[in-house]
Amino acid sequence: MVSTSAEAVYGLFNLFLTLGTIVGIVVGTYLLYNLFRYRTREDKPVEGEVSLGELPPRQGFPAKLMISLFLSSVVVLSLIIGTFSTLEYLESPPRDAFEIRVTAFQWGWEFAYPNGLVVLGEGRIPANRPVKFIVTSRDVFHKFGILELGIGIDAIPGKINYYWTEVRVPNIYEIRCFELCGTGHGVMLGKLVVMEPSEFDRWYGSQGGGAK
Ligand SMILES: [Cu+2]
Repeated sequence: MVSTSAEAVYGLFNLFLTLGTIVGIVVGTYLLYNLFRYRTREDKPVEGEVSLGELPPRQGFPAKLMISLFLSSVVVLSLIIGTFSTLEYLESPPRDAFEIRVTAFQWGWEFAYPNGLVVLGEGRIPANRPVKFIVTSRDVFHKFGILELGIGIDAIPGKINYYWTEVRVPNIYEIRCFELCGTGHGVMLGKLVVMEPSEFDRWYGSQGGGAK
């Protein structure tokens, strides 16, 4: 995977996919088994009184119910724990992370650096270093999204959201808005340029920003 955030996000996706597939197979198989087992048979009439819309009288300990309740709880709890631990991880940047402020607006992206440099449309970050995104919006709801890196951060006016990642592969990644935000939504594109650390330092050092 090209980034730590992509690993976390797609790992969670795979957990949902795997458990969902297993549940689907188990439920489907059990349904077919019951359809076959309890089919109408001339030679074996149904025992006792059975009337439509009424449960048969209870017989003993409801073992099947308890097993299905237990298995469902295991599945649901795994998804809840997986989801919240992934969110907690993605929203807790390491202390030494490089900080970049992202402000969304109708319709574009603004990047502000610790040295005061402000750039429109194209953000640059170093590879192989943790980077903390500090995201907000100037007008309406947007979402800072980069599919390949597993990044999707709500950009909400009056609120700041944090997220972090470490990108392993230097490249130019496409930024899209993931929240319908007006007529320019479809063309609200940007670039995130992930550079070799030494190259980034040279570039960053050469940019005359304001005060630190
Ligand atoms: Cu938008």
